[in-house]
Amino acid sequence: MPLKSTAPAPDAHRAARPSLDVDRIRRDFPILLREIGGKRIVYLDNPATTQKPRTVIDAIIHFYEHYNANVHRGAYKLAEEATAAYEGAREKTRAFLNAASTEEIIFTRGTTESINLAAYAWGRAYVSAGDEILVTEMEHHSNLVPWQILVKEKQAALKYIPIEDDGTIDLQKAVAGISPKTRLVAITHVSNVLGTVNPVCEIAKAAHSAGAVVLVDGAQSAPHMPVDVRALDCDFFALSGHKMCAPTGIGVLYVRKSVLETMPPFHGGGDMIRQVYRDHATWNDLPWKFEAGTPNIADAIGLGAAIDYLTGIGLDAIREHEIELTRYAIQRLSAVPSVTLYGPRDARLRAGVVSFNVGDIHPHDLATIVDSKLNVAIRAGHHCAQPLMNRLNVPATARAGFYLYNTEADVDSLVEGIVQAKEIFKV
Ligand code: 7TS
Repeated sequence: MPLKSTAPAPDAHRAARPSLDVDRIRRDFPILLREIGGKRIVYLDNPATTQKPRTVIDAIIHFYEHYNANVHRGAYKLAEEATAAYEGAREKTRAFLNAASTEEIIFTRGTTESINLAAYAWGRAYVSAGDEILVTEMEHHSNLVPWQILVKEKQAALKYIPIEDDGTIDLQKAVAGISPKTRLVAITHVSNVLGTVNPVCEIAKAAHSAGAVVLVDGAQSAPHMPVDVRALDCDFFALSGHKMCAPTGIGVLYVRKSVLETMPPFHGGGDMIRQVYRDHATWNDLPWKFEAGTPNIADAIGLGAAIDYLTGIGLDAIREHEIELTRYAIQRLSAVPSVTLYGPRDARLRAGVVSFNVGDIHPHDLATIVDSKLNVAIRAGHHCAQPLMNRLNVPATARAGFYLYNTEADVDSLVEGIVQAKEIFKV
């Protein structure tokens, strides 16, 4: 599976052609102006969380300073404005994902809560003894543990689509894993470790013809490429706002209406009811049936501002920029002796996530050194994907992940930091 370090690729010296005006974009992000110890910050931990543009920060401040009120209940102007902005963010999210209706867009705290919602509300109603749930070996724990809990409770089984040595999924093996017992295929769109972009559309087709439903973990795709849930033909799609320039604490679960209509509620409480009697209750319309309690109004509005920002730049352009940066990073890193890269070699088969190891330097040491020397922020560890680490036969990796504000100079700083770490550890 590892891509052993090799000679520079033939086009290693060809300059990448950035398709974005990155200098202008960088000025939109106040934190990127910050220096530590007189040096700029090289932020490459984007798969963990992204930085926030001024427009998103301002949208949140504006809400609290001008129209803070609870939603869906006020008979006064502030509450009407808050409700309009909150529901406006839902419409922006619908358009962003090309969902058919805002009824299909549920606000959650993030991808983890979105997947748990699906596992509790849909899973407990529709999975029973002997059924199978199919995942891949590259899932984040958030798309594994909720299913492990469910299958244990229901005496069902969790099955794995294997991954190939190049970090991809073999479509034939994926399809072969789908059986008449399969109730759900839960698959990540983009691996947060390997960067692999999975063929979710083709897998969804096979799953549907076997009568199974499909959940796509979009935490690492929605921020970085155009997503169309109708073209993907998935039944569930989960994302986290904080990985796409929005604040923490806001996420989305898209659910196809025909599936959502059959689901019992997740949480009980305020806002999700129509009528409450002494011994039972009836449920609100979609999507509010799945949003119990006062929602995260400010951060949903922040998500709407982030969607405006990203669509203003263009998800196609962001995707192209990241492919160029990934290609450049793979070229530069594979030219450094002792660097092992993981994941597909072809930048077009992956998103802007590059995991690697350097000789026997522990990834945590590497991350500490590149930070202390050059303010390069990368993540080290198992990346909440321990079954994948076992498949790769490593305890941990270092990981750099790119976004619209990253540049080739950021990749150069990372490589320079790695070279310095190698000198320290004599690797
Ligand atoms: N799914 C994938 C593919 C992810 O990458 C993550 C977070 C999650 C789900 C969970 O998202 P959350 O917003 O609910 O926490 N991934 C990472 C990461 O790679 N480093 O930190 C968090």
